[in-house]
Amino acid sequence: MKEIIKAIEKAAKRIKKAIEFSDTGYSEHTNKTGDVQLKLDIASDLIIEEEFKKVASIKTIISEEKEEATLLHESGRYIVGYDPLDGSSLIDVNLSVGSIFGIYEQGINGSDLLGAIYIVYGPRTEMVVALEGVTLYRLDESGEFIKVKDIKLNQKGKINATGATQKGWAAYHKKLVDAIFADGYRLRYSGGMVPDLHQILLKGGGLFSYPSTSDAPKGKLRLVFEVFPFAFVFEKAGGRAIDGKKNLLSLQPQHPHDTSPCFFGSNEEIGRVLDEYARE
Ligand code: AHM
Ligand code: MG
Repeated sequence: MKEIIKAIEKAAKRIKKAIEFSDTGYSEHTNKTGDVQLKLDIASDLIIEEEFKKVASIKTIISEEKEEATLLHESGRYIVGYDPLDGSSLIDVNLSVGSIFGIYEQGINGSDLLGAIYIVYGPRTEMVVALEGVTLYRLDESGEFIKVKDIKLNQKGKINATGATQKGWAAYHKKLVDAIFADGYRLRYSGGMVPDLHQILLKGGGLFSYPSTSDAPKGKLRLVFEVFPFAFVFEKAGGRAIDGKKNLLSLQPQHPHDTSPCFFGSNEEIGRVLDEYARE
């Protein structure tokens, strides 16, 4: 596990440089989800693969940018699922983006996850590692990730991060969101899952929702690369992560690119989601 984290640190430093100085235009390729890939999506994917190839304990890698899993080391133990550059469409407006990693063993169900790591490329570059607990690291002047603090969510927060187009929301979802705002919560939503969830984690709590919509009943965010890793982080930080009814980490994808509606937050807000969704 340690060498995987080291490889992620190396990849993160290279991706940070690529974001700052290389071409931010579109490529001529489309990924599995149908998104036209940015040159930076492809470059980040290549950087991570290069670093992971050097780690003998990694058996297989599965990237959001690739259709199929890639076998790296037959005798390896871990499967790493990752989104190399989440929120990359925000780069042209210079907002924060991230890389997300889930470290699995045996399979790619939520229950196979052993650890989750994400990087935020913002005004500063930060790394959050969730194993038994959740720890925040920051890249310092010497080029090393230094521990800043452990992250623990409060029982209740103040942020309401509401994803997906309102036009496609179910009436019960709108009712839930309106009720939370009516209680004084503030809207915070950049459209980048990494910075949006990072904000909730560091400001003590709140709710991030990406529900089922009329045009995408299974939501948008991918289980293996995005949803499971963040569900793991939130649970280890003392919060919860659900699909509206069930814990996200109890889900079993049929395909590595499967998506799910998802809600991440502190206990009180997740309790409100469960109450409202039980009545739907
Ligand atoms: P991406 O992996 O193609 O970058 O898309 C994922 C992003 C998440 O970072 C974010 O939470 C979500 O898409 C935002 O979607 P929307 O604009 O529909 O709210
Ligand atoms: Mg993504």
